[in-house]
Parts: sequence; C-alpha cells; structure tokens
Amino acid sequence: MEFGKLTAILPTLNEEENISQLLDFLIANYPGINITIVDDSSADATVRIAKSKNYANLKILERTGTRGLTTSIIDGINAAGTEFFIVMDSDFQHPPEKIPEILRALDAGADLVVMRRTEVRDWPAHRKIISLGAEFLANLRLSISGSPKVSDVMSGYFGARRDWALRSISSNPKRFEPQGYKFLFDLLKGVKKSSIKVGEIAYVFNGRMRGKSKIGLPHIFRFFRSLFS
Ligand SMILES: Nc1nc2c(ncn2[C@@H]2O[C@H](COP(=O)(O)OP(=O)(O)OP(=O)(O)O)[C@@H](O)[C@H]2O)c(=O)[nH]1
Ligand SMILES: [Mg+2]
Repeated sequence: MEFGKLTAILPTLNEEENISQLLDFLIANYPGINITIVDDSSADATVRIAKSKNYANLKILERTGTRGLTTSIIDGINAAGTEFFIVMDSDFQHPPEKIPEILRALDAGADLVVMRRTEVRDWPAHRKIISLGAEFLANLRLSISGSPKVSDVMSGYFGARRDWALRSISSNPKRFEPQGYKFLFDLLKGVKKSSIKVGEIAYVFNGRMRGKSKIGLPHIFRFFRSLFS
C-alpha cells in the first residue's frame, strides 16, 4: 500500500508515556507514512521524545497560546500535505492496526471513514451513561440538519480526503467548538447527507494504556453548547 498518501494526525497533550511506542509502530509498519503531531505545550517530554525519532516524514506543530483538541485537529489537517489523513488519539485507544483498512476505503472513494466503536472497554458506568445521552442528542441534531447519519458520531478516530475536509471546515467555521472534543460531530453538522460518501469500519475501543485522561466537565459543557451551533 502507498502509505505516503496518508498523514496520521496525532494531537498530544502530555503523552510521554505513549508517544514513543505509537511512533515506532507507525514508522515500522507503514513505510513512508507522514505523521503530524499537534502538541499543545505538553509539560512533559512528549515533544522531545518525538523529535528524538529523527523521522523524515514527521512534522511537529508546537502550539502555544491557543489550545484545544478541535483546533489542534484543524491545524493538523491544514499542515498535512497529503491526499488523505487520519486523526487518532495518541494513547492507543484507537488501534493503529486499522490504518490499512482506512486507507483502502479512502482509496476506494470515500470522503470520510468513521471508525465505529463496537465495544467500549474499561469505562466507568457514569461515563458510559453520559456518552449514550450525548450520542442520542448528537444524532437528533444531525437528523434535524439533514446531515449524514453515522453510527458513531462521537468517534475520535476517522480518516478523510483532505480537500473534502478543508472545504467542509471552511464553509462552516462557526460550527466548531474550538476547545471541544467532538470535531467529527461539528464537521458533520455542516455537511449535507447527499453530498458525501461515508465509510464505516468497526473496532474495539480499549481503555487508555498509560497516562492520564484530559477530558473533564468543561468538555461536556462545550458539547452541549455545540448542539446549537
Ligand atoms: N493538542 C491537543 N491534544 C489534546 C488536547 N486534549 C487532549 N488531547 C489529546 O487528544 C487525545 C484524546 O484525549 P484523551 O484525554 O485521551 O480523551 P479521551 O480519549 O476522550 O479520554 P480517555 O478515554 O480517558 O483517554 C489524546 O491523544 C490527548 O493527548 C488538547 O487540548 N490539545
Ligand atoms: Mg484517550
């Protein structure tokens, strides 16, 4: 496969315990893959570790000032120079083994490939309940706006054709909750069902391998606000 057509966008915030292993996996298994790390001033060794890999196709965007997962993803898409990109967490919750399947679907003509969680392991009950409620509201919002229906709208793991994504972002900049966690939902709010070819691939979502979660109450508040934009 031609991994050179693909950029893996990895947003990072204090992922020193995971980043080395993830980069090693990507570089060893997907020859020529491009990697863009978007780091929001991690206080730990994340950036130093990434730089130490000396991998020619690795870009590191070191952001200072503005922060947030959604704007990190947008900056990563802008910086990626390839035909396709994928966005994945840097903590191994999104299995990198699935990347060839995503690339195959993009190569076959999908504008967007959503990775659908079939099972969520290791989440406490309250997080599962919040997630189900949020998903219900998000789907309701998307059906009202005639947006494409996907079976895991809250997924943080997806791939897309870059020109399609850039167009969709720039036609609806106000729909994005800059410090939110739900880029995919925000993107879909501005897309019409008839205008897009969506693919879906199932996977098992594991608990974070190492390091700490960054999600908290402010992210939940931002999600509720984003239902109305
Ligand atoms: N650049 C950037 N990356 C972030 C930010 N917040 C989180 N991340 C990264 O985005 C990914 C998702 O964040 P997580 O804290 O794992 O969120 P989550 O997967 O919903 O939560 P857990 O299930 O508890 O891991 C990880 O790779 C984080 O390092 C941010 O504000 N800026
Ligand atoms: Mg995570």
